[in-house]
Amino acid sequence: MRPGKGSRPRTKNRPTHADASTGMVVSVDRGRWGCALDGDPDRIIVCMRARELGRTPIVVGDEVSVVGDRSGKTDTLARIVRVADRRTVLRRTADDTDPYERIVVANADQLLIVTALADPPPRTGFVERALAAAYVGGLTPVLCLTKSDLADPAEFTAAFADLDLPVILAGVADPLAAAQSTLAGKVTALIGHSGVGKSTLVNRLVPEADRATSAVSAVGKGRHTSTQSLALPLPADEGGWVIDTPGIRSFGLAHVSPDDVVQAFDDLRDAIDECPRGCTHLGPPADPECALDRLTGHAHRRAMAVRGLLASLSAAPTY
Ligand SMILES: Nc1nc2c(ncn2[C@@H]2O[C@H](COP(=O)(O)OP(=O)(O)OP(=O)(O)O)[C@@H](O)[C@H]2O)c(=O)[nH]1
Ligand SMILES: [Mg+2]
Ligand SMILES: [Zn+2]
Repeated sequence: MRPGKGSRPRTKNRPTHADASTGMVVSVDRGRWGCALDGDPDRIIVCMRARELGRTPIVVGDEVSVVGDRSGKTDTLARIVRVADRRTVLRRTADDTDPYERIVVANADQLLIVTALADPPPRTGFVERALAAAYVGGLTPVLCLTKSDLADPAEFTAAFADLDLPVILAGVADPLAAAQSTLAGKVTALIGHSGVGKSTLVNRLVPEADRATSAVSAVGKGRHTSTQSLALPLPADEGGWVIDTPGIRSFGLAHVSPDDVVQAFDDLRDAIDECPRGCTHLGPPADPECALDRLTGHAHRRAMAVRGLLASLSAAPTY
């Protein structure tokens, strides 16, 4: 052992932390994580990352083991000593500010793809990329349409009919019941372009949340109104969490292969075993032998819808 600064002997045996508590990460902010002990929204404490974890990423939704002062009193700081394996992941793309694809939400059950029917106009390509991110990350996607007072949803939703995608209307003119029952008891990540009404919806679902909406802060500097990902507890009678992800504009799909996307569909997974090696499942002319073309009936319609997703992934992304 080298002597010197901090010559405290280092033990090779990591502490076992037998007395650790389990928590869910609900917020991330510059080296501090908010954790709900036992997933209880009334027991949120502030934590740091234990030295032994190095730079292990810890994201909203992560299930963590926490030691130290867990009283939750002002100025106390507990320590996250372990991050559990993730059941699902949502990734965002590399961008100008960050060269890596990163996991931004862990363990969410659902991805609520929030799309305005007008102002801004809905974009099929965005929804398709969101769907692919959800399917490969293990989240169940739900298409959530806002601003139904401005335009009719029929035409836009028709594009996704064959994917058997759940669709709910959740604009300010729609009753909240559909959104509430979809989210009850689940952890749901919200995603959508700026201005589609995510914060407006969150504020209806969680009145105490008080998320800034652009109407409120329009006097500001014209930047996006919310920037930090945050898990907010839904009312206690139903339970569950909604995760607002304002910073995410696009999804990390660079690592996703055509096989990954198709294999997310139980009824199509086996079919592509029959495809020639390297098949991209786009069909003729690129893949004249693709086995998806030999399916019939419902499976065929779904396969063609999934092919639509693949085609949008292979095109240049539009955000
Ligand atoms: N007509 C109409 N306007 C809506 C509806 N939902 C939200 N808005 C308005 O749309 C604007 C943007 O809403 P926000 O909730 O701030 O949008 P956001 O998705 O949170 O935007 P960012 O935080 O920038 O990502 C606000 O002026 C809302 O009042 C709706 O259903 N109908
Ligand atoms: Mg917002
Ligand atoms: Zn194929």
